[in-house]
Amino acid sequence: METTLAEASRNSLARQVEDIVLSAPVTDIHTHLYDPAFKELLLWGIDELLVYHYLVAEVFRYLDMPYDKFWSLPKTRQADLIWEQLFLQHSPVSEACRGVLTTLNALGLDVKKRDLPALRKWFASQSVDNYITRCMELAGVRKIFMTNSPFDDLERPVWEKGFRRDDRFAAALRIDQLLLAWPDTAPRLARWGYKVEFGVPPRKTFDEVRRFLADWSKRIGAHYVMVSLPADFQFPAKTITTQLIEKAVLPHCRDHGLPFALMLGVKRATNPQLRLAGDGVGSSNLAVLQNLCAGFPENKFLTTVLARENQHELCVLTRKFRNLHPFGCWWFTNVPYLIDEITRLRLELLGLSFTPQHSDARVLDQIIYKWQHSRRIIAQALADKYSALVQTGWQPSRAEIERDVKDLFGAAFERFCQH
Ligand code: RAT
Ligand code: ZN
Repeated sequence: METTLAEASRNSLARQVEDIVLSAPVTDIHTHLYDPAFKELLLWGIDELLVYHYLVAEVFRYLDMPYDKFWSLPKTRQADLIWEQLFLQHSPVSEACRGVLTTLNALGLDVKKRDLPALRKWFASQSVDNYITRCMELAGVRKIFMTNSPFDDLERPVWEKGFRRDDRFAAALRIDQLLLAWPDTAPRLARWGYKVEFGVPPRKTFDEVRRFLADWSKRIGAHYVMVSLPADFQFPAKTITTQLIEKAVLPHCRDHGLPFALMLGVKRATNPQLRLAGDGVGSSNLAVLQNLCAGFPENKFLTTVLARENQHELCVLTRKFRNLHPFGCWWFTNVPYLIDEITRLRLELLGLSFTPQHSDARVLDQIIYKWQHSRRIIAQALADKYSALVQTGWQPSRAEIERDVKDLFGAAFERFCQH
């Protein structure tokens, strides 16, 4: 009898937590989506969902076609092939495939018909403005952070011309090109009126890079500055990348109170023939992060790591440095098996002082599945933790659970950015 009562109260606690987590509005702190003013840069719809680079990598597990042939096809033909191979010829069990179905199902579409032309017809009848609202509602997303690169030739002119901002979309300044492609970037900066020199750059060059960063942070209203760094990145080191970080990016971030977001552990172009789908993962030397956090206590670092092997060390480092805030289960770790593991690890080592997830959506509709899937896992992990507290005699109130979930879903991130 006693066990049954205990079980019943555990179930009701789990239901309460699930209820709160599934309905709490979330800030999606890293995506590749755009304010609708960027027009066709904001991707959405069934064909975009199907040609998502996560699925492109998967289709080549089955396709016998040369890479170039695939790339020469129009988008709808590529989507047809992916649908055929990953949904019809094999069951769509991978996370990226399942995600397409979760999304369609949430939109009220019948997936069991397996009718791609009918799906296309439905999407063709949607208008982008209403569709953004619909996707955000279904995902429970209140704000979408974009990834904004002044080095992107399609994006830059839109910012330069100016437009009326949609306040559901916030900006983040992405600077991979600046830090990782200096020989190409320096002449571009020079053309844009910044007096930079190549070779061994004098101090003036770094000041000019700071001026560039200040101009663009202001122009786009950046909430943070961001880079994705390769697995073999070292800091300190005598490279132009580390000099730019130390002498331009970090001072800029300090001056403007902006966090510097580091995404660590990518191996770009592991298979270049796969293009965007061709990047891989490597384990990072997190001494880099320790050196940055300890060496620059006035800077704030948002960090996500791509390798599973780095997740535990990231948690331990976070316990040591208040200027470090981990976020998200990034890319290859954004699968239920690892979201579960990483979220539990973080809860146990960090309490509630982190941001468990971001969507990394490249196609608007993806926010629906990425958040629906993650919410369930986060709810379960939290329910287990509260239930362990109840065993001690502690009773978390509904208001306390709501407060905690709010922190995980954006409030802790916002506080970190503001301090
Ligand atoms: O997750 C992705 O879609 C990757 O292609 C990358 O864009 C990664 O998220 C990044 O921001 O570098
Ligand atoms: Zn990304």
